[in-house]
Order: sequence, then structure tokens, then C-alpha cells
Amino acid sequence: MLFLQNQIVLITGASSGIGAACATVFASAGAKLILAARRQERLQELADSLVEKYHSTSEQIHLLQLDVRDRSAVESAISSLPPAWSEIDILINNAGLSRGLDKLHEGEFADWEEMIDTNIKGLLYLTRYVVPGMVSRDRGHVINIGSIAGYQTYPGGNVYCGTKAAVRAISEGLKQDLLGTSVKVSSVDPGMVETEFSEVRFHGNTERANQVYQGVTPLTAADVADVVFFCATRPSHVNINQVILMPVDQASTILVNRRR
Ligand code: NDP
Ligand code: 8X3
Repeated sequence: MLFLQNQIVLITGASSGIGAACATVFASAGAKLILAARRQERLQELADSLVEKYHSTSEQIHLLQLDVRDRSAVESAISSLPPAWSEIDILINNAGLSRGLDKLHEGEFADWEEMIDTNIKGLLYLTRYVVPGMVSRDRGHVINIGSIAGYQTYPGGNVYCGTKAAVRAISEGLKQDLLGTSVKVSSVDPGMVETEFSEVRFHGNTERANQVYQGVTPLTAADVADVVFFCATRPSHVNINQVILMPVDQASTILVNRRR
């Protein structure tokens, strides 16, 4: 059944990992997708594969090459959406990254700024430009991708964990501020998911990135997308505020069972 037929879903960070998996699950439910990221060619490949797999048409997928850190670019991307795309039903604030695992007192300023600008400020910009339309239509849903790192800090996680703690607080604050409207707010907070996340964290060092998942069965991006989809498809009076999901092999950010 096409649960979300013609609903408009904007997904940031759709060129990879959890965002791309969300695009797949929402396409399969008949949604119209606005896919945003910096790597346009990756978005185009994803769009082509969705057209092939779900017989989506170009009327059902709209690509936005967008750096969420650029506030004026976000404003202009949202305000210049074609009329058929402007009434966004679901905003999935997924774009995000970690950089490095340095001790705070040895950290790289550029890494801190990239994480704060993307994970916190980018999420705020999208929210600020999209939610007023939801409020005026009295319908909509913001789904933020937080992390277990927003609840538990681990050595070297300092600034990344701080950004995800901020996402957690911002989700709660938005929910409070939208009380009295029909607009929903959810935070989906995964533990370890195997995506390009660790490769980005270690600046392209694949060997170091692979070590993160060694001996563990991590979550897949599709596992997380399933939960996002569940949040998006509850009855209109039900809001899923927060979901933490972890691999069976993980009990906390630092307590991981490695089988080999
Ligand atoms: P990936 O690296 O696979 O995907 C990250 C996505 O974010 C890419 O599509 C990337 O696109 C996009 N992105 C990064 N910076 C920007 C930017 N400035 N503007 C627009 N898009 C940007 O990692 P994940 O799928 O794992 O990460 C998705 C989210 O999940 C993140 O918020 C992450 O913090 C969170 N998370 C991940 C976990 C994990 O273990 N993997 C666990 C918990 C949460 P592009 O480079 O093309 O712009
Ligand atoms: C990503 C999960 O534990 O690497 O948010 O910070 S973790």
C-alpha cells in the first residue's frame, strides 16, 4: 500500500547512508522526494535508481544541490521551490558528520566548525525555513537524526557528542514550541550504523574506518530508515518523540561486543 502517496518529503544528506536509505523507503511508499546534499552526481544516481525500482517519475523526485551550512543558500533553496514542491509535509534533518576523534585540548578548529555548522546550524536553518509553512498549513513532521552520542559522551567524541546533545535539546524545544499545532517532531537516535560516517570521521582513512565495525554486526542505514518511516506513518494524534536504536552488539557508546 502506498502510505505516503504524493506527500512531499525533504531529506537532507540524501547522497549517502541513512539519508539515501530514507529516500528508498519513502519512495517505495509513494512519497514525492526532495533530495538534498552537496554531491549532485550522487543524488542523480540515487534518483535514477529510484525511478527504475519504483517507477517514480521526474515529477516525483526533485534534486537540490545544497550545503546546509550556507544559510542564504538554504533560504533561497526553500523559497524558490517550484509551487508543486513548496508544501513540504515531512522534513528529515539527516545531513551530518563527525570529524576526528581528537582530545578536546588537541582538537582541530576546522573539524569543530564543520561539525557545529553542519549538525547544529544546518539543521536549524532547514527547520527555520521549512517549519513556518507547516505551521500555516497546520500539518507536517520534522524528523531529526540525532545519535546515541547525544545521550552519552565518549573519549574523543567531545564536540561531535556536543552537537548531537544539541540536536536532542533542539528537538525537545521545537516540540514544545509547536505545541498547539498539529506539527509533529521526532528524534531518531541510532547507535553504530555502517555508512560512510567513519570514513568521513577519519578523513578518508578506510582502514581506520573499517576497524570501527570489526567483529560487530552494526545497524544498516535501512534499519534506521525503517524507524524513521515508522515515526512518519503513525496516526495523526500520535507523536513518536524519541527513538534510540542500537545493534544487539552495542550496549552504550563505549560498550561494544566484538565477536572476533
Ligand atoms: P554518511 O556519511 O553516509 O552520510 C552523511 C550525509 O550528510 C551525506 O549525504 C552528506 O552528503 C551529507 N552532508 C554532510 N555535510 C553536508 C552539508 N554541509 N550539506 C549537505 N549535506 C551534507 O553518514 P550517515 O548516513 O551515517 O549520517 C547521517 C546522519 O546520521 C548524520 O547526522 C550522523 O551524525 C547520524 N548518525 C550516524 C550514525 C552512524 O553510526 N553512522 C549513528 C548515529 C547518528 P554530501 O557529502 O553529498 O553533502
Ligand atoms: C554516531 C554514533 O557512537 O560513533 O553518531 O558517535 S557514534
